[in-house]
Amino acid sequence: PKRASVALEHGAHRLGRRTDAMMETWRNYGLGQFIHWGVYAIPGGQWNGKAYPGAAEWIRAWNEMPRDEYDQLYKQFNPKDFDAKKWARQAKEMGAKYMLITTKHHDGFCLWPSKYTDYTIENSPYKKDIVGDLVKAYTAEGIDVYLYFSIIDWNHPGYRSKIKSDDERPAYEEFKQFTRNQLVELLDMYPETKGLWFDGTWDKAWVEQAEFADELGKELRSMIPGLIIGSRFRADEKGNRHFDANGDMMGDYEQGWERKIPANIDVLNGNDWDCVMTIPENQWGYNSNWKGHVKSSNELLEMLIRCVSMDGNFVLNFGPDGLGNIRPEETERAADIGKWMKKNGEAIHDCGYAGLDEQNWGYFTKSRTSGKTYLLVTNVPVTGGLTVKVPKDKEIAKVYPLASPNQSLKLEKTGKYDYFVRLNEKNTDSIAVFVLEYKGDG
Ligand code: FHN
Repeated sequence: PKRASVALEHGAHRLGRRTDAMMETWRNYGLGQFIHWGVYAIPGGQWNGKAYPGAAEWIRAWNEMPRDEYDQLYKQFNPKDFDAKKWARQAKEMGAKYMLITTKHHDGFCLWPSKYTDYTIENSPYKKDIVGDLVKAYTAEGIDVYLYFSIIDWNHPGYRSKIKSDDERPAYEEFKQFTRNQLVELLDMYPETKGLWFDGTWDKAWVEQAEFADELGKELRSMIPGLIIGSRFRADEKGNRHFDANGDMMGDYEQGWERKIPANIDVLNGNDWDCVMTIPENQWGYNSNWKGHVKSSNELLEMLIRCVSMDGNFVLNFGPDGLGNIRPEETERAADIGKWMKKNGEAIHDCGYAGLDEQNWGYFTKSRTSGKTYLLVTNVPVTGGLTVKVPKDKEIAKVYPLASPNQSLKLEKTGKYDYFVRLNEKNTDSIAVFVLEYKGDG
């Protein structure tokens, strides 16, 4: 379809992908870790023996949760088991290349000692700077840190979702200034930050701040060269979010894939993107009682592979408890994923879309550095082989198990561009990875 051509001052400032080194690094992460942590980890989705039916980090919004009691919870926040290095080691073992930490969620509680509010970790019994410790520990493990920041702030008196009359403007202006100050403060305090992951930007009041948000984005980008900000940050002056009135993405990558994965690569229009995923259903913060469909390690691995096969990053969420422990169910998933990644990470890190037709047996990825094509087999067909359709200018030279380059699989040509790759029985373990080489490669 033809692009619309609406004149915009605060629409997209770039068409097409960013091609600089920092964005290239981002694109090549493949796997990331999200951490939702705050005072909501104390109730853990339960209050006075009743279970909150929504997402645990939203419990303050529940009628049965007295707000003043919630707002006092920080006086009990004392995660004595918190060990940033332990979390960072676990993320590294899992194969994560970047991490997102909720510096401040919608409740407004700051995990860093912000000088612009008293509602921070500094005034909890714990006192120590959690964001600072995480930035240090993850950076030391070679994992890039991104700061999650909620524009919604239920604790700030100037915050509102809608400006109902002009009388409310001064308060909202104060809130905007506060938001700017906190963001500048974060980048000043943690210059290792690689990007900002914005959330809670859907309110009408914020959507109306196209110019302010655009200027703020520029200011933040000037503080850290290469800083990465997704499409969830600002709206254009017509109130469009993520994509401006011309359909062009605002920001460095598409940030709308929350708990869902695109059906195919075409819907992405060539944009970079990330998928953020929970292990249980819609629970990001700690919920002591996970119910319903809790994903298996295999399901999560398949999601990771699917995202990478369509040029996206997969970010898996963890919700530590009020004492600072990562729950056993999450530790188990991290270990399983890490075990698989140790063997097969070559087909994930630095990889993306392989340019091949999708097949029902699984996914293709392709390394952006070595140019190798990988077959990641999630469903072994009963015929014991894989159908592969190559592009018109290609011919397969060989296919072999990632770990055993000398064990070439038997290839049958079934059509001009079609092959049947016969698997050896011993190669049918769960999500096996094979390398495909074309004639003329290497
Ligand atoms: O409301 C939040 C939610 O609690 C969680 O933080 C997710 C993570 O992407 N973002 C918002 C919902 O879109």
